[in-house]
Amino acid sequence: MTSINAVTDLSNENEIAVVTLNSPPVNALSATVRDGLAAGVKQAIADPSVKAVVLICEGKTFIAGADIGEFGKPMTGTSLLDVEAVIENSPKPVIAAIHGTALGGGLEVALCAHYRVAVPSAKCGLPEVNIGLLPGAGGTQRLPRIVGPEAALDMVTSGKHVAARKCLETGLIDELAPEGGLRAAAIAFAKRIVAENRPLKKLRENNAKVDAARGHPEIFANFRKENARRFRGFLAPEYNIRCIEAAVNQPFDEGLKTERKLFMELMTGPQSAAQRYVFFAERQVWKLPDVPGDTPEIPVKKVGVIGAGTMGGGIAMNFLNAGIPVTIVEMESQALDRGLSVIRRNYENTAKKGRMAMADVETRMALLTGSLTLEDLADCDMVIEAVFERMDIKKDVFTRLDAIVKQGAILASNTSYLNIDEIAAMTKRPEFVLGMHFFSPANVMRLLEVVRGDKTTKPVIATVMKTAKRIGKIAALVGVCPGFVGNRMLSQRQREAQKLVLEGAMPWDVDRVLYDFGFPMGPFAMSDLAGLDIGWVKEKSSSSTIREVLCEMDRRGQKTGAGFYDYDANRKASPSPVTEKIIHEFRAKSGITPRKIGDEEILERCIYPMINEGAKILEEGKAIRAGDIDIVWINGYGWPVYRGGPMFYGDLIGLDKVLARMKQWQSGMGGDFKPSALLEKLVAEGKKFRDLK
Ligand code: T1G
Repeated sequence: MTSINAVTDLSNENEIAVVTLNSPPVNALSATVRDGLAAGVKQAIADPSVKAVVLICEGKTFIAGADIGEFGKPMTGTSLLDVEAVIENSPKPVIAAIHGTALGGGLEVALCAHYRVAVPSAKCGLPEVNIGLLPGAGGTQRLPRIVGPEAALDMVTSGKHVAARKCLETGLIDELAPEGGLRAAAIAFAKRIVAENRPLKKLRENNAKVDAARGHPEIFANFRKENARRFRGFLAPEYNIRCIEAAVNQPFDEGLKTERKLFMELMTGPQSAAQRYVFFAERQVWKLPDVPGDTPEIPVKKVGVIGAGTMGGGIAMNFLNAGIPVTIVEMESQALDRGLSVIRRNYENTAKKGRMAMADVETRMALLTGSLTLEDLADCDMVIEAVFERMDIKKDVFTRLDAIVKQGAILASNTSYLNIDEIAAMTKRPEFVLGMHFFSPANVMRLLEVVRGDKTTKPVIATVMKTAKRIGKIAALVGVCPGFVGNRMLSQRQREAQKLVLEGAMPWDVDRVLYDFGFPMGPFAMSDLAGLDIGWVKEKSSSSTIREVLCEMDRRGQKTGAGFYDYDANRKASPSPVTEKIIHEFRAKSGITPRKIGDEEILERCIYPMINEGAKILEEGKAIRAGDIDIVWINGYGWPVYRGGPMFYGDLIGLDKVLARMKQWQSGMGGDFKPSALLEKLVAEGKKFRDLK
């Protein structure tokens, strides 16, 4: 065994050279890895006793891509294209031995090898699109030459990780190796290649599939059309499509040039910078400064959910999906039966769409027990309350839970804004109480706000964060304050959106600006979807807001066919002359003279107060990092990932600009715009949110 460099070893196993990379955590293609790989393969090629070369990695995975942390910094070491040239032009067969995930540049390196062997649990993918990029080392030119343009389009625009068995079917993998026996199998495979004098398969020369697609532009036109909605606002998917088109319409080396040009445009653009920031923020969010990774956890083998309504049912499904038994409690059998049947129907619909086997439906339903008594939750390890959002009801439930549920169990509330400490104080075990704020639909939305109470212990927090991972959520630890992080910032946007309508804009103007910014829908369309009568009490209604007037006219949103918008039979929204008239009358009645409000002001008035509120949340310690706030907004409130989140966006446009606007509005419109002290401090010091440690 020869050490090529700190992360690369070379050994000669009976004429088969094995280049082994070992660069934890994921053998990313850092400069050192690239140098080692190039030098190792060159040395093997130069060794006359070597007949073939196997590339393999130590640790949990084969190369999982370029080192994202190096992006945006000056490039050092051997370039990836040079590494690939050494491998592809090797006069001796090079075999890539894949385990874990061969992703991005890792798969591109493997595609330059002449053969690929993998264990069945391995996966291959080109997920660059998820960080706003495209495979920039030949992947968009070599992949379609092996799997065909259609499959390549799907892989590079979805970023999905394809299982090894599927890769074998498409020819991406030449042979499967036994689990745990990859090295030996790859060496044996190499020996067979040599013995059978098999050709050096260079994908750059494999043109049949791209040639067959030439003259069929409909492949790309249809793909663009079918995915227009999914790709809205993103640049990278379109750029990936253009690269596959180049693979079909241009000679290999010309296609490579096109790929490089488009890659550099994305790499130097704002979208990828934002999505790379989010990549790391999604990993940082799990790191809790005062809850170390080895904090003891409470085993969670059985979960109780109180309330079988929309939220309770969705929450229960998360645990059933993770194989954790759930007892769900309702007050009345009718409500319980309805809740249980909704869960079953959701699963059956998923099965009908082929996304789940019917057997799995039964497996999950078998883990679910309905109950009409809290006493059935006595032996649960975790109980999540999802009852009506009223403090008195929550307090009553927690008082009773405290008397019933075994000591050491975690008691959580799904409240979306009520004070967790007040709820916890109803028990003799506030240290086991916290908030677990799910987002509707709770079985679909990835975000979980974990609300830490004053007395919540570290083992409870560590357990809930780990449980969040088990049920496929991304969890952000936040502090107790009205609306926590997400809703607290949302209320800033909603308030300004309503004020803008009073001042002169129309609801559909505000929605259009936020939709064009990248949100799935604007605040008024969202209100119509949720129902304008949430929290509205008819008897107490007094036409004091435009929303009240709409409700009084039975325009309660999509469900009544009218709200801020009018809706046709297919629930398609259109600006409403009725609402327009109501708004004009309401302004006149309130003595407001409307003014022309431009799109830029609408956007700033909706976004900047959110950023300011995010700064207040940080200065109060209600969120650990600015990145956590961005993760909340991207995974819970539809903030477009290619804009990085409200705090990242604040840094991008300049905190000085945000502060200047807040001060301008404060002097013109008062206290709603009081700048955060932290914002003032950062601007004074010329710093950004990302500079905060
Ligand atoms: N670069 C740098 N660091 C990386 C990394 C990468 N590519 N992938 C993972 N890490 C770090 C991560 O930040 C974390 O660090 C640790 O590894 C474990 O990751 C030219 C342009 C491989 C499926 O997009 O999808 O190649 O937090 O927590 O859940 O065409 O990581 O511990 O300090 O995610 O087991 C393309 C990205 C790059 C794959 C493992 N590749 N990685 O998941 O662990 S662009 C990707 C993943 C490219 C070329 C282009 C996942 C994983 P820390 P983790 P995991």
